[in-house]
Amino acid sequence: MSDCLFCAIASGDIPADVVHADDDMVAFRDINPQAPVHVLVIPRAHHATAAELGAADPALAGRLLEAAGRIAEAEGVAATGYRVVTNTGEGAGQSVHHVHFHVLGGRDLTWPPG
Ligand code: DGP
Repeated sequence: MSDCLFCAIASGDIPADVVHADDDMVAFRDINPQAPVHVLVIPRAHHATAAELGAADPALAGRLLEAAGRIAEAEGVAATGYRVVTNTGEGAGQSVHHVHFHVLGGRDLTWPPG
């Protein structure tokens, strides 16, 4: 989508601190980190929400979640614990309407989230 921020990051038109990229996805550090490790994992293909991604391409959704786990390992938070979050809709805090999985770790994470 031409006016989508995360499409522009996926294409390289907007720079980001990329920690992983392949044919399907890009993972990059959040510009406003909420934890010592805060990486966003996005598909290159534009899907607005996790539900839309899961309906359109469940295999890709699975690869993104598998990558989230590998990133947590690489970032050193897999052993201590981490959270994979996707906000859906403005009431849940979704501000960018290109599905993204937040990978958060490196501090104690409270539950339930706010
Ligand atoms: P959400 O609120 O769940 O839609 O998460 C969007 C996240 O995207 C938010 O944590 C901040 C991050 N973000 C927004 N703009 C940029 C950007 O230009 N670069 C990077 N790296 N992250 C961004």
